[in-house]
Amino acid sequence: MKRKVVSVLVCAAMVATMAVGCGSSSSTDTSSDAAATTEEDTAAADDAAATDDAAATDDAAADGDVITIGFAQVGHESDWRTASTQSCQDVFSAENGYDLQFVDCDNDSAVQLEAVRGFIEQQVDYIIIDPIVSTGWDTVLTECEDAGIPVIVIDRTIDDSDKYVSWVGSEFKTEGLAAGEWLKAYAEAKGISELNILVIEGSTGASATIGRTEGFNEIAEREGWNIIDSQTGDFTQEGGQTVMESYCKSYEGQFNVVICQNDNEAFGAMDAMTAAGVSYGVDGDVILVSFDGCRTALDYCLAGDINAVFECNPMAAPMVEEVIQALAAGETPEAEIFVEESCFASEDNVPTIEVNGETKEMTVVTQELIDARPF
Ligand code: GYE
Repeated sequence: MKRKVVSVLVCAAMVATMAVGCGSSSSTDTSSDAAATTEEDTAAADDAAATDDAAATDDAAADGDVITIGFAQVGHESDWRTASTQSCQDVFSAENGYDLQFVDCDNDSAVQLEAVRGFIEQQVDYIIIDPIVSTGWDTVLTECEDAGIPVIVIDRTIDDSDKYVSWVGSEFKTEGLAAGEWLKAYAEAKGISELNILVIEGSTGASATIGRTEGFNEIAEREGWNIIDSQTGDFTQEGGQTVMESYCKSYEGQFNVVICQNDNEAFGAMDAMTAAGVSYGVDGDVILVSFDGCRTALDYCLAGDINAVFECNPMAAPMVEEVIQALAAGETPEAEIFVEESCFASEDNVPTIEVNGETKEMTVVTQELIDARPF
């Protein structure tokens, strides 16, 4: 039964991955569009992929060294997520000698715990978890430990257990601090003395949301900014649009900054502001900021619709593979591995910012930069 749940979810995730690509998606792509794919398509995709995978796995199996990995992915809520899934599927491919058991947990923590227990039952060699929420992990991680299966945490953090080998991801609080420091410098450069801010948060309980909120709020408090409201858009375009529609009604004419905790929420917020007749971006009345920096968001930044984007790099799988290779070689991998991140802006009026005592460059987005981007 558990296996069945796993394979149905795998199908849904594969279709979602095929339908929504970070690089190719437009602001109108949503995860629900991807989910609307017909059952026939899903079954066909599953069969085709299963055949390919089986053939490739057989090849690797002939070499006798296939490594089985269970990956409990958050879901398919954003362009960032699609890129993260793609990164893992590329690295842990059958061609590279892996049998990847991929579960799209559709942003449901109960499904994610079940997925991990399913991997234990299957006796996979390694488990990768991108934790939907940061708490509630100790029991299941103890079960992994008892089964002798090393766990690697990717992207979001686990805060109530240390029963995993390594974590590979981003510094979310630093991203929030960077957004705050940039906003301060940008407002000064533009001669804007009063900031009235609306925040569209990510999914509640996710460490990405917690860290970005903490970092940005630290600067807001230090500077005495007015945060009018802060509500979750669940890291989706639809969520961003719904929250922004209600903000436009409740706070008409009262705000001049919108901080979206991911790109897709910013796309939804843009649609809502356009519909409400609110102008945003470089030539608008509202300063718009997002996090992630997938290609579509940088297109909007280049066009001047989004003023600044604070990158979160989804290409962590190669580093996870290094952890697995170290473990396989009997070595102790690093406990924490940080992916590299940049900060992007439409205009060149804030060349650098100071974050955590370090100077960070604000890179002005160009078409060449977007063309060279891997996600
Ligand atoms: O910012 C958002 C995604 O956990 C860092 O989750 C990740 C976040 C990312 O849905 O787009």
